[in-house]
Amino acid sequence: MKTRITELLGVEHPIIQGGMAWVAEHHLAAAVSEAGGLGLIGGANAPGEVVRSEIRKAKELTGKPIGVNVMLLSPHAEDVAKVVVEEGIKVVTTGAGNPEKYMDMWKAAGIKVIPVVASVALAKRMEKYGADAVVAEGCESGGHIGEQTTMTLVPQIVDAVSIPVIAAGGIGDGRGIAAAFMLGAEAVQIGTRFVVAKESIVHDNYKQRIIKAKDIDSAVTGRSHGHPVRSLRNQMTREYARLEEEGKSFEELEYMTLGTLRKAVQEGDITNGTVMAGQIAGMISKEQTCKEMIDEMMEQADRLLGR
Ligand code: TUI
Repeated sequence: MKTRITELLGVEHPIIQGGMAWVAEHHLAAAVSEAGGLGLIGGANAPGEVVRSEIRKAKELTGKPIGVNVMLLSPHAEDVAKVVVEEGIKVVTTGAGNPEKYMDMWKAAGIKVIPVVASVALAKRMEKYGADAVVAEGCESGGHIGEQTTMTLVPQIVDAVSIPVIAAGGIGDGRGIAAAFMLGAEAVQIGTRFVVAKESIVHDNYKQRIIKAKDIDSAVTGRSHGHPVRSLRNQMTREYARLEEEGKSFEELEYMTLGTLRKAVQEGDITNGTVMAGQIAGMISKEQTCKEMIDEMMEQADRLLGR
């Protein structure tokens, strides 16, 4: 399937992988790229040198393009922003903020810049600052989210900008891809389904929690402080919600969650850890290779779109 995004990124399929913290490391990114999508290394809160090493390891596994997601709330965002230039990365996505201050540097290096946005206002602003595309991410997504659903956000952003739009949030199969295209998107970003990929290094407890999840199993914490985060309900989300209701400060709550995503992803502590995942977790039923996932999704999307 050819769209402005497949042309822009030089990929076979209009699928990019989410830049998920602790999850989007070199094995997953290389596997998605090898399967014809765009794999991403998630910078998350990692220091620049860690991201550099992940990029180099991914390049050893694939000759196809890979991108990097720069998480703008990270204390290391500035370093990571420079590392992507030094390592010759061709595509950068950004999350959880406004990447304006890095845009000139990235554009000068020939990098395609694709900010993840959760509002029409930021999408328009990013276009004005030279973004090559935007990811319109609805609140069905896992992790840090905005307020709008994918169904409402994508067509409003498509109408507001001329650059191509990538839909994200709640997409996990060919039906979701076809629906996103009907809304005017020219590619999709997929996170939660790739968490359970065979090539994903995520602890099996985390994968099984996603595979067993029901439609209503995720919860959003942190809304009262303007930092909503979606994860699967457990002891951690219940405790967070209780303290949030008691009026604990953002700092106290942040302190409580420090390191808890890593604990779930790497140690498999899905009770006290943070199990970030999107609402589509309820539909995800098995571990497959990235190639199996992508081939299956594209075959279904092509059929539904009559291609
Ligand atoms: O960034 C994400 N998802 C993430 S980042 C992350 S790490 C983290 N963990 C706990 C707390 C905070 C971060 C886990 N998941 N998705 C992209 C995304 N960006 N979703 C929403 C936004 C966003 C929201 C507001 C982008 C820009 C924005 O406003 C910026 C501005 O200054 O106007």
